[in-house]
Amino acid sequence: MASVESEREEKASVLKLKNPNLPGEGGEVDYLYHLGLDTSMPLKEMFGDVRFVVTGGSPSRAQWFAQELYSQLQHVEGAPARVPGLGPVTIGKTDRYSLYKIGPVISVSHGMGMPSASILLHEIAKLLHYAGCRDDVTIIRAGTSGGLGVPAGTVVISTSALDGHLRESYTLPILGKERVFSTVLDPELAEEIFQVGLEAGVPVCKGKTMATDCFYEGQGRTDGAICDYTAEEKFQFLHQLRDLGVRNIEMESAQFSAFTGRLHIKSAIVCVTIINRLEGDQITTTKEETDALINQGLSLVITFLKKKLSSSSSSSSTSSTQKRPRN
Ligand code: R2B
Ligand code: URA
Repeated sequence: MASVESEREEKASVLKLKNPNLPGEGGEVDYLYHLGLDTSMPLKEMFGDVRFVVTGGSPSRAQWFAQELYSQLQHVEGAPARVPGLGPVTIGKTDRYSLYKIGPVISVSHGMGMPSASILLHEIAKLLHYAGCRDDVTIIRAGTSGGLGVPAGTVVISTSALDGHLRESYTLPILGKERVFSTVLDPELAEEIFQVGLEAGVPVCKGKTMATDCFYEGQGRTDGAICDYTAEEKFQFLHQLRDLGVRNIEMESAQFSAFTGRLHIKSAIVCVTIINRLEGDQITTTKEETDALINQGLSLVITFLKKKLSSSSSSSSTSSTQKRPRN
């Protein structure tokens, strides 16, 4: 009787998807096409211990993050990554995304823009589910952004995302109908990462993030190939955003927050600003300078993960319920 009870509990705490049609549930193979993984592989052995997924735009950053986390976790007493994981080598296909596993952490790139992030998140959620990962897995987007009235190098922890129409929601046409989803992010997780940043002396702030489908006109730049508005109109727009509580602009947060919210996956968005958009449009920093800024944001996430992983690996046995609006 006791074992039946615990098995039920175990099943209840596996990350749940919202799809009654999944091939992998009916004994057929489900192909996670863009990751190059499928359910005929030993996904439970490969990924069953995953507790955190860190994702950002570029493959090289996913690799840097994996290598840095790998080397830093060697020095954390009691960190589960000391148990040999698969190490910082890519797993699966690399023509679309680059995925690494470091102990209980996946580092994976999501490409640029919401369509690319959407494909990655659908397949990562299915991977976590098929691998039997728990429903308290946390997904963090650690990326870059343009700041609004904050100096370059500031790490913005998003409280929610606005779309290109300045709506605090994400709209996706599904079967030809407009569907609107909440983009409010977990306030407790945002605060926890914010506090880690303060303690580490990193310039951090919390605020809203605007997600656009266009780096140039969508973000009010005047330096794209097309621009039919004035510099004055641009600044009016940027100041309007600032007044709405927006502190940075990037290209994935609305989809990311809505998707993770719909599946009740704990998530956070931690983006370093590489420019202050109130001062200009062009990113004039060298690659080395930009990398240094980006690494500041990624390092904050590593500090957060080290804290979580070293505090107690048994904390993963306490399932937490995400407190945010359900769609
Ligand atoms: C930040 O940087 C990229 C555009 O340069 C985009 O993916 C984003 O969100
Ligand atoms: N990424 C963006 O999307 N916008 C910026 O201004 C900088 C990085």
